[in-house]
Amino acid sequence: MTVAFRTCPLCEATCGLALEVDRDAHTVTKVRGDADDVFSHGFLCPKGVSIKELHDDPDRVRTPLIRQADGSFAAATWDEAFALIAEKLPAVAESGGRDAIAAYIGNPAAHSLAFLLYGKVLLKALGTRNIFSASTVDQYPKQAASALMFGTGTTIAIPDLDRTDFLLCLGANPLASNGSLMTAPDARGRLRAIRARGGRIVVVDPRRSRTAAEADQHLAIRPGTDALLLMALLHVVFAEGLESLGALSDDHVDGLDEVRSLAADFPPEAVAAACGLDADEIRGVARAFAAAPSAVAYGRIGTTTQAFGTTASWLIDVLNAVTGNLDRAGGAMFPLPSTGLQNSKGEPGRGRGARFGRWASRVRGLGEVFGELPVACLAEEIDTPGEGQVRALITVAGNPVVSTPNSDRLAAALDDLDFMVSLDIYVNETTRHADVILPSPSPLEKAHFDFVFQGFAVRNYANYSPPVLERPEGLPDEWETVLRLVGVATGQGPDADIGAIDDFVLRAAIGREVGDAHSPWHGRDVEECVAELAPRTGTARLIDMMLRTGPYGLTLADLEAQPHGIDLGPLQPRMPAVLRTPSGKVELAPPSLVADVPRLHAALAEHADSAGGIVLIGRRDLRSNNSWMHNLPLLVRGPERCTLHVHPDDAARLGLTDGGQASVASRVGSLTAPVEVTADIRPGVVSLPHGWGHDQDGADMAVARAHAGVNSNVLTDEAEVEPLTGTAVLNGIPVTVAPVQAAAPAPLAAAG
Ligand SMILES: Nc1nc2c(c(=O)[nH]1)N[C@H]1C(S)=C(S)[C@@H](COP(=O)(O)OP(=O)(O)OC[C@H]3O[C@@H](n4cnc5c(=O)[nH]c(N)nc54)[C@H](O)[C@@H]3O)O[C@H]1N2
Ligand SMILES: Nc1nc2c(c(=O)[nH]1)N[C@H]1C(S)=C(S)[C@@H](COP(=O)(O)OP(=O)(O)OC[C@H]3O[C@@H](n4cnc5c(=O)[nH]c(N)nc54)[C@H](O)[C@@H]3O)O[C@H]1N2
Ligand code: SF4
Ligand SMILES: [Mo]
Repeated sequence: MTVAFRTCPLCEATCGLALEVDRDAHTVTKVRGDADDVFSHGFLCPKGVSIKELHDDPDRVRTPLIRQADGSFAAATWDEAFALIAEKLPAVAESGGRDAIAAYIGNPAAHSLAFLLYGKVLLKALGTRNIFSASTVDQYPKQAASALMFGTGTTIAIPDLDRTDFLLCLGANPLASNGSLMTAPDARGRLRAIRARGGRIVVVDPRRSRTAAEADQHLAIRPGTDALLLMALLHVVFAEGLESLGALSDDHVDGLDEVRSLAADFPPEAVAAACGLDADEIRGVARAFAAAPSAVAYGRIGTTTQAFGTTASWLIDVLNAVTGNLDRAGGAMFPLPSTGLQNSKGEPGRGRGARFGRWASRVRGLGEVFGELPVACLAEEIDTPGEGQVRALITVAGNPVVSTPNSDRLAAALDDLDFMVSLDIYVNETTRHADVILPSPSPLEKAHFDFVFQGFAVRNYANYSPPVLERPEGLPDEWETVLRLVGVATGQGPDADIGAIDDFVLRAAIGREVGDAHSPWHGRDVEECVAELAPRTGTARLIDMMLRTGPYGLTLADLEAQPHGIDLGPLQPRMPAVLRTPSGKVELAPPSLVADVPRLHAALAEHADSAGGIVLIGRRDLRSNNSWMHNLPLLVRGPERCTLHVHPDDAARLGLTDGGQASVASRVGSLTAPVEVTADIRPGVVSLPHGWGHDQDGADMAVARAHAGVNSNVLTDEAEVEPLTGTAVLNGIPVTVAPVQAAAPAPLAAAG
């Protein structure tokens, strides 16, 4: 029995795990938090513990599966699976053009070295514009606002949680989600520490979430009105002369007068009714935020997957900037991870900035964002005939049937495809539609390095985990499967030389470094660099290169020698070098966002006359992870969690009872869910978690099926997108709610 240390890949918190390994049984016998991890210090949550059940799960796919004529799946060899892919996939492109093949990239891809390092290579090889991902049901509004303000989509200002004196948390519930775009293992402990050192936490959420319950103040806002609230907070800051750029000099900021004049139209009194908040309370928060020695505003899912997602994300950073809290300790800061970010490459302080809408979706004409089209368009691109119609789909670690709006339409569309390949570890609601499923190794059988989330962390650190267990005989590594697909997509057939493709990718990456005047490898000989990285191959070699050319000059060997990670210290001010805007300044008033402010005025006017129907929002629970961890007994035990939260006043008005059933209907669909009456939600708002609905025939997840729940995205509307990024509106869906009469109870026959 040995102990191995490995970063947990299951959420953004990146906790260090200490695993007791039984190599003979090819499993781990015990999962603990790694007390010596430089960042997580032993913290872990129930999902981390369940990594053992995930590895051992008998339903996890371990060999390729090929769909049979009767619709069932049969195990196949890798060669058989790739032979079929090489026969079918190129044929779709030949008859329908490259755009006839679509790809959907799901959330776990952001934790996978293979997909992070080689996913783009595959997408480029496919040459399709029909690229979709979970990002347009998630964080693209935040990334778009950040790109417009700071120059790149990964230049995200992260709360300096461990030093702040005031956290204004909007539409995020880190006590359940463990933090997002804020990598912070033990978010709860770090939040408690804010209050313990005399700081203050204000939570803005239509629900009294677990985070709200532990805060000093909770503003139970009406869904979708955060941008109005933020405008009002800015209004107070400007009107009361509380503004200060702090360490940012005037030279580094553009658009201050413009945001001041925009905010002038939104005094607290004007927005209070629409937000469902008290004007004095809004004033109080603005004053306290501006007066705090340091403060940070932070927003997540509740602020991004709503009608004003990009607007709210933008205004959050404007508030940080104009109160002197951008780029200062305790405020919103820019991490500098060991492998660098776009904002640590090339000329410091200036860049090309961001451009969106370079092409548009075929059917609805929604614009491209960061090279992708909004996933709310995926179903229509498949089910609408015409030139350029999508006829084949590759899903990579994604479950769009459960995760994206109007699930029923997408599920039907998938059945219509000529060919579908899924890289996935389960036969679930999405992959059951595939012709071929290609599995990945278990998380314990692959290396891990969270270079995305190290770039969004509240502290600079680096941590690399080699595989804990060897891969079973014959099972390729995830990156090998991706490169084999690249071989098919580039016309090299099912048996292309993966090593040669890998070398090609590496040389291209080195070529960019030697050509970058600001890279430590500038001007070097490519072959000499290649030799320096030998004998590594694949993902390990690419990471080694990224570390060596990164801001700390580390090597992979340095990281391998430190299984608990390397602490690179608290976040440091990075302004103005971090900027990549064409002006070399922070753009406080990006023209496309300013041009959209009239829509905010219109929403304000509309709220004033709205009759106040019921709207649906989502929520997360600590023991869930989007749609895919409900097959693990440890995570589904206990009371049912897929319930409809309803306020007691609404329950009384609508005739709903706690424990009874409600039918919920929207423009696109309807479902029946168990009711949980709770005063923790605002009247007029109901909440249902996403990621459930595991009762689909053809899926193969026995535990999940026994705890099926309902799929909330049957109700969300693919027509409702945030206009700036096309991100789906998943919060604030108009619904009708009515009681479902239980079957008449059996008569109490002679009960004694
Ligand atoms: N209504 C509503 N909808 C939402 C949200 C919401 O708040 N409300 N949240 C949205 C957000 S933030 C997100 S990120 C999306 C998530 O959307 P998706 O990424 O589409 O869905 P997941 O549930 O994360 O599914 C992940 C898939 O990856 C597979 N998988 C897991 N590990 C691996 C692996 O190592 N390799 C491979 N190949 N596959 C693997 C799983 O089996 C599963 O099929 O959902 C979005 N949908
Ligand atoms: N346990 C668990 N952890 C997870 C995940 C999971 O599924 N389960 N998913 C992971 C992923 S992919 C992501 S992206 C992150 C998300 O991380 P978070 O954003 O922290 O996730 P949520 O818990 O959904 O918190 C969103 C909150 O927004 C509130 N809300 C809804 N509408 C509005 C609104 O209009 N305005 C405001 N102000 N609030 C609103 C909801 O009530 C909810 O409490 O979590 C990650 N971590
Ligand atoms: S908080 Fe996230 S990273 Fe940490 S143990 Fe839980 S799932 Fe894993
Ligand atoms: Mo997400």
